[in-house]
Amino acid sequence: MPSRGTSAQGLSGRNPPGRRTPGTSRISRISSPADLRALDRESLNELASEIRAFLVQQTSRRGGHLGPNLGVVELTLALHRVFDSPGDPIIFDTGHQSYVHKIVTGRAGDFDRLRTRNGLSGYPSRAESVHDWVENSHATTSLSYADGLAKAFALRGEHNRTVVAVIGDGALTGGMAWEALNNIAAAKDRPLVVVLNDNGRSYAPTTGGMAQRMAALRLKPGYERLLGQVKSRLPMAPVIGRPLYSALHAVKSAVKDWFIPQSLFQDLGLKYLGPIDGHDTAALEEALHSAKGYRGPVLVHCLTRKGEGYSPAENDDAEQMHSPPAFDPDTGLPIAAPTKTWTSVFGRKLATIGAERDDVVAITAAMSGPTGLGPFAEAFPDRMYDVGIAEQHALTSAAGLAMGGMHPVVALYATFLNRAFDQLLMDCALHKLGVTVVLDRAGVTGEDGPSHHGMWDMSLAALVPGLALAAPRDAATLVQELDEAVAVDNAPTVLRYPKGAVPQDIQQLRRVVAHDGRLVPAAGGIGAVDVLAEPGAGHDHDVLLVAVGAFGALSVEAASRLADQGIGVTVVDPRWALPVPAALRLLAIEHKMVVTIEDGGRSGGVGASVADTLADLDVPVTVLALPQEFLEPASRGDLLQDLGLTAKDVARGITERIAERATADARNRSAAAPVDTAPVNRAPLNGTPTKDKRTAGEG
Ligand SMILES: Cc1ncc(C[n+]2csc(CCOP(=O)(O)OP(=O)(O)O)c2C)c(N)n1
Repeated sequence: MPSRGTSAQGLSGRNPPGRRTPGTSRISRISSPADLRALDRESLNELASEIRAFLVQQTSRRGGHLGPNLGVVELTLALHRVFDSPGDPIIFDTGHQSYVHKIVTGRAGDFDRLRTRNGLSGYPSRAESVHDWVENSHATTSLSYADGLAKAFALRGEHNRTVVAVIGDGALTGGMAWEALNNIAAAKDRPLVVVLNDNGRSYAPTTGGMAQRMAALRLKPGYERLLGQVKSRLPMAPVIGRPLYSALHAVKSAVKDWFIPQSLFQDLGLKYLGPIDGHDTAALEEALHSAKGYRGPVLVHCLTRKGEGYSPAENDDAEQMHSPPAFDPDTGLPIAAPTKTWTSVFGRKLATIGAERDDVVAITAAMSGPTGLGPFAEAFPDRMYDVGIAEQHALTSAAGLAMGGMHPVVALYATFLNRAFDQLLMDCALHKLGVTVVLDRAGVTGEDGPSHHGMWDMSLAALVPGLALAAPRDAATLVQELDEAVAVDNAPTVLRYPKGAVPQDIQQLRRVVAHDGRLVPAAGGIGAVDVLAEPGAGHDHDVLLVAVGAFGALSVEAASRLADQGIGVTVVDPRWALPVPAALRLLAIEHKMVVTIEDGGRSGGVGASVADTLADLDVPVTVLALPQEFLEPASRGDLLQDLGLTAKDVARGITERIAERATADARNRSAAAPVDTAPVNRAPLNGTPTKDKRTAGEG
């Protein structure tokens, strides 16, 4: 049995990783949930205040998910007092609101290294604690994990365990949640408590019919008063059985139905408890005890306020400080000066396109602000759709919009496109529909760790027939390529760019396209590639360096370093990297080797596609890309450096590769010498030659 085993006693075998204790008095006395249970109500409330101050202080230093965690302080304390984690698994959906859970499970002392390399993860992490059952951050999975765990416990005869899933109203807009609820509700004897953490918001206010209904509940006159009455009628006994629950339920539902007509969850077949004031630990504990005692599937509806207790967060209408960068704790204002980002360039350009074309519509999966759709939404609210955390629906709804004569632009974080691959493939591409997908945070993203690095999209896009993918290198190309993308009305197009500040524009030396087997000047469009640097006078055409997207600047610098060593490099930005432009083939023929560099997973990405396209040429191709691994949280700069994706490393690697080739050629020319068939050691260049046959010829 794993250490998250059959009961909370399983904990004893493992030291919680609270290595240092913070200077705060009550927090420092909590090293496990058991310590919480010893506290009286007053001490618990004091602890809650202390935790809030601690959260503000800690997240102010490097940023983090402040608003959501401020909203679940009392809820998390109540959960850990009522349930027996880790024997009773508590699964936090998405996981961004697990900081309080980390504090009470012995990790407060690690917060000074929150979201740093080898530091405390910003999400639940199985390596950190037996209290963390899942590694998440992609939303709307908690109920399915919980369903599976409850099934496993039932099969194993571990009937004393209760599985708890804490899901926000935002995450509840995702389809998987309803797939899971459909299963959960049908299993009447499996103890599973769904805690709905309803703060009315994702980043922004949650959208959709269900959200409207829950929002209406909050606005009913007398609602707060009713809450108090319902609360006082809840049984005082810590655990109630099914008969008592039913009797009470009949009384309460008569009152509540006036407020929650035809309760959504009851209609589905789940027992419903609530609504509960999610900042009242006593009320929460009563409700959670009742839910625990029910021994079947039950939903506890808790009303919380995002950003509770910290006025800059409470007053931040846009996002209630959902996930601010480093800020001044006294004011809540960001420390860094605003910069021009990829996101803002995209946002402004899309609004311009919206003004020129009334068929262009925008779709977000609950991330309008973070993906830059704000200006478009403001200018064209009727053409802006926030579909909820529902990437799959976003893509197929976009397909419908395209069928109906519109051109949708779906703006997502790159990592979340994974959710909607089949919809992109079958619903958009198979139908030859003009849908543009814009992927922010592509490539190495940084501190949010393995689930947030946007390194899968190009491998996925390369699988989709007819799809074209562009990776802009700077603001100017982002603007041009977005124009080109929305001009395509018979296939999906994808634009992808990284997180953060957009670099200086790099003006191309020339733009060319393949025409009748020759390179000819081009103005733009899919298939046109930009030459960014060329071998200087007297230098050979040694290397064609294919720089995908934001690696343009790095590649130009690498070329200049190589020029200093007498190596002639042509740097080319393929612009529309997928499908591989025919112009690249013509350029490759003119060079002795091709090196590709991309900020994406190496398997099946752009480099792999280039190698495949050039497979019949006698030119070796080396692919520089991210290893197909779950990359740890660390700053983008640090990770790229570790992976050898810097100008210096790329230049050094190419030099070594050229030297290897020269040595190999000399050997091959020497008829007298025996042929050395040992593989060439390519370790210094973080890329693997993809054409074994051809590269073997070098050795
Ligand atoms: C599949 C997926 N899409 C988008 C996101 C980005 N995201 C992170 S948190 C969040 C809002 C979550 O809202 P909710 O579940 O209500 O939790 P709250 O932050 O309000 O507590 C979103 C959209 C994500 N994590 N996963």
